[in-house]
Amino acid sequence: MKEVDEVEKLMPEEMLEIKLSNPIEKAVGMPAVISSVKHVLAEMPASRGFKALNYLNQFDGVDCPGCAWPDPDDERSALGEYCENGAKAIAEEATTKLVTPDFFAQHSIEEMLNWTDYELGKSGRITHPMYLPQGGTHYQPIKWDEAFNLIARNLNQLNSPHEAIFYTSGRTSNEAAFLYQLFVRSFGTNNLPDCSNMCHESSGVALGETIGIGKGTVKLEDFYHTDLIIIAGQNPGTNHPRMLSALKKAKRNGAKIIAINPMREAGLISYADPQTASGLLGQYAPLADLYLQVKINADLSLFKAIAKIIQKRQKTDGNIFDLSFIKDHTHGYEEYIKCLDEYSIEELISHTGLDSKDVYEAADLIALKPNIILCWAMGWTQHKNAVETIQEGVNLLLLKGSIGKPFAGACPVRGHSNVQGDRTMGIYEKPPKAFLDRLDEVFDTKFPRENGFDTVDAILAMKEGKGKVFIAMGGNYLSATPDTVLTANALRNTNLTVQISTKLNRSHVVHGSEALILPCFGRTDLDIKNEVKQFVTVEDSMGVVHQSNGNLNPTSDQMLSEVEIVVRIAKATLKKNVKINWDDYLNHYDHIRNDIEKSIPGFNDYNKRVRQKGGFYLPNAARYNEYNTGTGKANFTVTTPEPFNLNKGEMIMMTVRSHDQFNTTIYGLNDRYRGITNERRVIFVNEMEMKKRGLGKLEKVNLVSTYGGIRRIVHNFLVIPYNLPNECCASYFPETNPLVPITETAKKSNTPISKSVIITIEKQS
Ligand SMILES: Nc1nc2c(c(=O)[nH]1)N[C@H]1C(S)=C(S)[C@@H](COP(=O)(O)OP(=O)(O)OC[C@H]3O[C@@H](n4cnc5c(=O)[nH]c(N)nc54)[C@H](O)[C@@H]3O)O[C@H]1N2
Ligand SMILES: Nc1nc2c(c(=O)[nH]1)N[C@H]1C(S)=C(S)[C@@H](COP(=O)(O)OP(=O)(O)OC[C@H]3O[C@@H](n4cnc5c(=O)[nH]c(N)nc54)[C@H](O)[C@@H]3O)O[C@H]1N2
Ligand code: SF4
Ligand SMILES: [Mo]
Repeated sequence: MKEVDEVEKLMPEEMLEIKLSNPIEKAVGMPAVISSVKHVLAEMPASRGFKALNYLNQFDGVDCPGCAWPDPDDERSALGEYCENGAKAIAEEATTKLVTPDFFAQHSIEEMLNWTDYELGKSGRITHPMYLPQGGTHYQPIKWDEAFNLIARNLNQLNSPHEAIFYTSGRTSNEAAFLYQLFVRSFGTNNLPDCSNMCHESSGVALGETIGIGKGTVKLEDFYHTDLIIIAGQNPGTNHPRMLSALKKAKRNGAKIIAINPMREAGLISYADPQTASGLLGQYAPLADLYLQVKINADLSLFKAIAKIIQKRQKTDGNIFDLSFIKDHTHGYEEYIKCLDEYSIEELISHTGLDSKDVYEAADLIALKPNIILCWAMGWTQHKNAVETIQEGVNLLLLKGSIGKPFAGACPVRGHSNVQGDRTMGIYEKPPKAFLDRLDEVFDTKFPRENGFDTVDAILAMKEGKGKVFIAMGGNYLSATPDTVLTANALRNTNLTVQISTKLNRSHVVHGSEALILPCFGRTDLDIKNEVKQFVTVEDSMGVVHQSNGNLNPTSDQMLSEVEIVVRIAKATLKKNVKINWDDYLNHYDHIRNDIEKSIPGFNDYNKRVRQKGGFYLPNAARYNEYNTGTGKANFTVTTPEPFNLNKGEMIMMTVRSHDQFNTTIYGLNDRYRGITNERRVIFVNEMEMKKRGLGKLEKVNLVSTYGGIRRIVHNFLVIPYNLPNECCASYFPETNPLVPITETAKKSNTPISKSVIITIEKQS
């Protein structure tokens, strides 16, 4: 068997001085306020920090570059409409620490490869465009025009435009994303992989098939008046902290909450609102009424068991299912009900590791509530059967008629602040025909029709030499993707890698034969064109499109906006294209929005409506009980449980986020709620599984995953006893990404199985 052992060269594996304390079951409150201020003041003078924070998520302010949780439609708190992790995102982006040409002269690529992600990121904002010649050891400064010409030369030398890959991360504005896809398609390919491929792609596929739109159907307002909120596979206390205030308001109005999660997460248990005196004084309000610590990826069985239990009650009591909704608005009910007969409730519950009493209690809550909101995130989307699990969730909403009406529906909670908008703008490797037909018409061109590479296929293409130029609009492709060693080899196999970035990360030090780093503005930076202040627009998780106005002076006069970088790459690369007036776009971003309006449905009067307070909602037919599916109705789905078949010693590992990171950006080395201080190389295991394996608390171990005959290994992880179901363990992303096999992805969505990696824990002798 081949052992992949190059990991050490890609990231350091040294240990720090860990401190452990008991996990906390209380989220936010005063500790969050203190942490926010600490993070901001560590990065910039107080005046700059408060200028950024005061403006964050206000009507005329900066859209938080953190997550995609929406802002309230009606009112914004003057005390601060942001959370601890929003403040950390600001600290990270608006820092006054700088990564200058001198910095790159001092530190070689080889040296930086041995820095942790934390050290790389904390170096500061990249100030100048930088170039790495073939065989070079250090990045050196390059003039912007030379950089654009180098890209153009490399692109135009390819045998086919399909040999170029154009990645996007989810922070990119609507304006930059629209122009980027327009350039890429004008160049001649749909190779537009994005972070969504690793994130909510499974949700998009599942919802597209069942309700005819790949987005959620719920508005923020709906939370305040619903009866029951189910939160599965999501850790909102860390990843969408302002969701907690919506949950609190929902509870105050009488809603119940069911949390479904293998880990007990503080933000699902109780919450103190720092905007209130009682919250600051430490009064925590309970959140989840019922907490189901389900085994990893047993959610499908759990939802089937619940469906069977409430089906029994439907037979005896009636009025549990919404039969008139089912009859008028759904398709496939009979087949779905028939398939339930294939399983017994006991068998299904046995997959979940839960007490049947708890499952019946959940079923009771669900049976009696007419309005249900179902929320989920990565705990549902990153498994082999992710699409089916989400569809089983939708089945439950359909049985209850909990969709297509106010106060109920599907709520996939999105990750990056504009990941949903980027997809709306056409960042998609499989563009629908209608989208391309419209684009053809507006730009009087024939854009390419062949599907492009998604994230996983792009890695494989680069590995096989079929992807020769890699351009990334943000993100950290090397660290965010699966199978880190293989991905590194794939990137190193290209002629040129181009990273359009704000901060330094590992994708800058694992590169193609030649490499460029192009420094761009972030959300907070003031963007002035022709002496006019420009704003950009974004779409949040609930389909609201609104402005974001940067208000801080950029820390370097060499940074360009993402829009300008795309326009100048396009102008350098494309043969004279009279049909697209790139200069107009750069003169004023209103021109970009005018062409978005012409190209994409739902953006009528874009420039006017986006200047209204709070922006506007995009159309969402499913929200109004119209389903643009093949059947014209909302579809039930027949799914099959697939419990794991573990060999002796194996466990299922989920890779999760700590409270101090944004994806591959490491804000700090602590995970306050889980009681971890100053370490990220940890593996959470329950005490019984530790005992079975003879593992001690804080024992140093290696983690191994074996797929397709390849043994992948990461070294030096500390065992942390933690309340988790049997056979389940957890570690942090991206330290364990080398273990995620590229060959194992979700059926239909091709999303890597980052939440169900089968591993063994090896003792170090
Ligand atoms: N501060 C901060 N905010 C963020 C991010 C960040 O890194 N930091 N990332 C952003 C992005 S891009 C995204 S996509 C979101 C991610 O937001 P989340 O999806 O909340 O992030 P994860 O940490 O991946 O957590 C997944 C949760 O799913 C649970 N889980 C894992 N497997 C299963 C399972 O099989 N079943 C169930 N029921 N639960 C399971 C885990 O215990 C964990 O609580 O957050 C966004 N917001
Ligand atoms: N094992 C495992 N792997 C995962 C996940 C997991 O849960 N487990 N989650 C997956 C998910 S949900 C996602 S979304 C992906 C994330 O994948 P990516 O989006 O590729 O990664 P990020 O860490 O968000 O990217 C951070 C970098 O983006 C750049 N950046 C920040 N702001 C801006 C900006 O405004 N403009 C530009 N141009 N650049 C900017 C900075 O240089 C920063 O270093 O990772 C995926 N990978
Ligand atoms: S909830 Fe998300 S978008 Fe809102 S302030 Fe916090 S990190 Fe930013
Ligand atoms: Mo994500």
